[in-house]
Amino acid sequence: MSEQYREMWKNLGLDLDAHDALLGVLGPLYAATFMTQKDRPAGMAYFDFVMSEVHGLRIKELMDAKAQGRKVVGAFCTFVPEEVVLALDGVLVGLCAGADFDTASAEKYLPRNTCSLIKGFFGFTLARVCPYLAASDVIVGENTCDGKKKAYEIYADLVPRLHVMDMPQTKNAAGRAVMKGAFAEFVAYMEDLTDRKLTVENLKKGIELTNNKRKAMHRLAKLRSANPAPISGLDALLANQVFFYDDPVRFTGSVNAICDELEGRIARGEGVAPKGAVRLVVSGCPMAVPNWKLPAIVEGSGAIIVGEESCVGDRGTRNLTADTGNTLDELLEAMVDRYMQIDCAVFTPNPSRVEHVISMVKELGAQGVIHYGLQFCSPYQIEAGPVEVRLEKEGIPTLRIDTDYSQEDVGQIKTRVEAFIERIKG
Ligand code: BJ8
Repeated sequence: MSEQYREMWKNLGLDLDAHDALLGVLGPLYAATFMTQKDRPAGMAYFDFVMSEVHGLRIKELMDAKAQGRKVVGAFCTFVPEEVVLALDGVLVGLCAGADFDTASAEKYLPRNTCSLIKGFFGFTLARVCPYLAASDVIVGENTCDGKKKAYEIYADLVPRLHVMDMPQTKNAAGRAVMKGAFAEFVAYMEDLTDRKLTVENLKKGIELTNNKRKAMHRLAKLRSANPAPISGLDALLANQVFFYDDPVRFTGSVNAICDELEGRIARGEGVAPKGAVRLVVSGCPMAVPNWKLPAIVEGSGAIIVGEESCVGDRGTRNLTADTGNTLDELLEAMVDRYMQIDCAVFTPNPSRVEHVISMVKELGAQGVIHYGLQFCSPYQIEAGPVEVRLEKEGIPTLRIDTDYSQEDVGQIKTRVEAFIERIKG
């Protein structure tokens, strides 16, 4: 891919040597993590292709879209409403934050005890290795956790255009009002950027495209309740990751094609793991590309992940936006209804999250939960305590893993995961 796209990367202002170094790690990591799996659905070839072209063809598509006057919006959080971006003919992309890169530079701006996700996007920005970031006409931040909201104050000086959405901390009337205000401001910002007006018609279209993506993911999520599991947790996570930057219509079609294939597998009683394999749900911080560390350890230890209670997973895709409103205000209210149901740990209190984890365990026939916390992520690491207590009370074995993006603790995590699997097997 490299030679063909070099000129494009250069024009985007990437540091070509550093970018080569990144791709030099990413390609082999992907091959070792994904291509060594057995009995993958044939439809995963699409995602293999997407990943092989993740800095190539998709970026070319974004550049073509920009040449046609469309705007590219980069985001770090599932609260950013894709409905609005699509309604105004924009393209929403998730930005690289799933790996360490140039941590030394990031730590010139941020304390060492900042979560890997935040340090990751600072590192990618400072090292000029993320073509999604470089292609973005605006980057949208959100006042969610303290780490992100303070980091965006600094980040504003590192990128050409940053829009920060204010986000609620409580799920009450006041919280709803904050979210509605933030969405209204975002609409005004996007109208100005795109020189287009949001209308009932184009917003309904944006809602439809976004809901279709979500519906395909709901279908995939449900099929994972089959035993034996028809798809690995790694491959399902990959689909959830690609959700954030692929073309919405093509993505929807590709996930539905995989679901058709999985239905056939289920009917034939085929799976990617033996019927007796321990089934787990992973709950906690989001795992952005190329963060495959924990699922690779878990599935490499013989268990199978059947669901992700995560923003790159069920928390991010569940619930649809109702499209029945007749006015922009009604549709905006419907968006607030939908997004207020996201059980991010920045909400206080956040009791619905653990209820969702319990319902996932039951519906997916899981036997345990691994709580995944990124080090220095106060919202999820602190919430992990009460979540664990509640799950254990429900008779659901729970393992708390706090880690970062480094590979140093792989052996230690593997030992703990293997012991957890043994505990479940009894
Ligand atoms: S809606 S989970 S995507 S904020 S890991 S940066 S919380 S210190 S990512 Fe998130 Fe939106 Fe919530 Fe989802 Fe802060 Fe924690 Fe770091 Fe985090």
